[in-house]
Amino acid sequence: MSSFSSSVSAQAMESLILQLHDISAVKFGEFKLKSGILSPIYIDLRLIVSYPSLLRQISQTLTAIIPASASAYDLVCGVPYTALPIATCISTENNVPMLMRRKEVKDYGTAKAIEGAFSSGQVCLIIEDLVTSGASVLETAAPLRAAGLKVTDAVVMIDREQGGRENLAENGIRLHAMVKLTEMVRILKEKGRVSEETEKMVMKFLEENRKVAVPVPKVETKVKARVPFGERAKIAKNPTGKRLFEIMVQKETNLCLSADVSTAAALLDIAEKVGPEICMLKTHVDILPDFTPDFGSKLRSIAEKHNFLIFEDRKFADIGNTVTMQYEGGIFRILDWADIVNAHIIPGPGIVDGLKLKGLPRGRGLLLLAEMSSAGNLAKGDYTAAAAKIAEDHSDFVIGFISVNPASWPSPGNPGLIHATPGVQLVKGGDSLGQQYNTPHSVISERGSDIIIVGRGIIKAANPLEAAREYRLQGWDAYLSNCK
Ligand code: S5P
Repeated sequence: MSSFSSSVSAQAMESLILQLHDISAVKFGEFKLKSGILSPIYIDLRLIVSYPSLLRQISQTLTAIIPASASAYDLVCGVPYTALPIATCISTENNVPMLMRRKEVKDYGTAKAIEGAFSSGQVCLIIEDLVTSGASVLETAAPLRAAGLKVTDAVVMIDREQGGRENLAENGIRLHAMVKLTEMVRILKEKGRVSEETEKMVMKFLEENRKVAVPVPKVETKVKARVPFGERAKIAKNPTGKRLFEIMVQKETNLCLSADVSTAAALLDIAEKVGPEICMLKTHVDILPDFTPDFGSKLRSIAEKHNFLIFEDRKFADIGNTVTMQYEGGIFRILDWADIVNAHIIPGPGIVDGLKLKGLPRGRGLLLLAEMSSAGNLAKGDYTAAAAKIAEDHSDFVIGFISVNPASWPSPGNPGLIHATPGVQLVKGGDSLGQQYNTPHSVISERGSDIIIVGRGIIKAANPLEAAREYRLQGWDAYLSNCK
């Protein structure tokens, strides 16, 4: 079956593909990708701006493949930067207004993320050149949706077939591709542009890379109705738990930044930048080579300025007596500066008693690891239920859980307790060491968690502040969608 729309003739499509090859927008050889892996194919569609006739043909073809079901759009928006000229052509040729999403928004308090005139409720079609995981389409959809626009469809030149279609569908966006990459390579081989050997090599590469994304099981559970965070602040017994709910409401954020950067200086820097976007900042203080005793007071003054809580992800796991010393003493003196710490319950409730002895008089809070995000972890079933019971018994000190799918727990539990979930990125997948990622939408509105904990999705982004804003908008949107 042909992968391109019947509304475009096979001949026209072949001609377009050959032209892209002619201008070296599609190249074969050995290319080092950003990720470090060697690819036998390289696609650079930025070049099309130098070929106006080709740009026009591409825009006309993209317009032709938009199905009738998606044709009632009020606006178009190209994903910056490569798709901007394509979106402009589609806009002028079809007399449909265009929007531009700013990639660099410096001050979110005053600057606009979207340029152009629109009104809430209008439908905006996204235009993109190349889709791999779908992340860049989602990054453009987030601010559009946050501004009240409806985003249901995206039209793209090339689909690399690496999970983009599924990831977008998961986020309510249908993908319409002009051509799939495998189809394109097959045509170039048919037309004698590449050898059979190259075709095989490229197909093998694409197949192997498709396996990079770790499939995450579909979650059927849905959150029915949510008690708003403001109400839950009144129910929470622990002062830090209460404050966390209040901050979330005041700042309209359920984002926790996992600041796993390589130095204390970098941590303080990102805390200062991203502070306005988050309700909580999570540290692993034992990874900082330049830690000094004044680290805690410096971080606390940033936290006070931007109104967020500090969560040291210490994952205590020893007997009660030992953890009292680990919490209070040593080089790090965690008790002095961290509002929140967490603990495994493997030693039994004595670990909570130990930490509470030191933490409660200082008004601190504790999160229990009831579930984990990593593949093959053992925190499930009875173990998770035991964590829920210990939390209930110590709800003066325990503020909630590190959890992954609280909607699947047998009982909804005490609404005064909070759920925070790691393993969050804009697209599903995983890393090479067992981490598993779900989307903000899936974590909050399907799995019933309250807070998204995001590390590499933000700190490894080209623009961490912009990435944090995207996560904040998506996380908060997902929370609001359950409140209705
Ligand atoms: O189950 C867990 C519990 C935690 S606290 N899985 C996790 O990934 N974490 C932490 O969340 C982990 O230690 C890391 O600091 C963060 C996830 O980082 P990311 O870069 O994968 O988003």
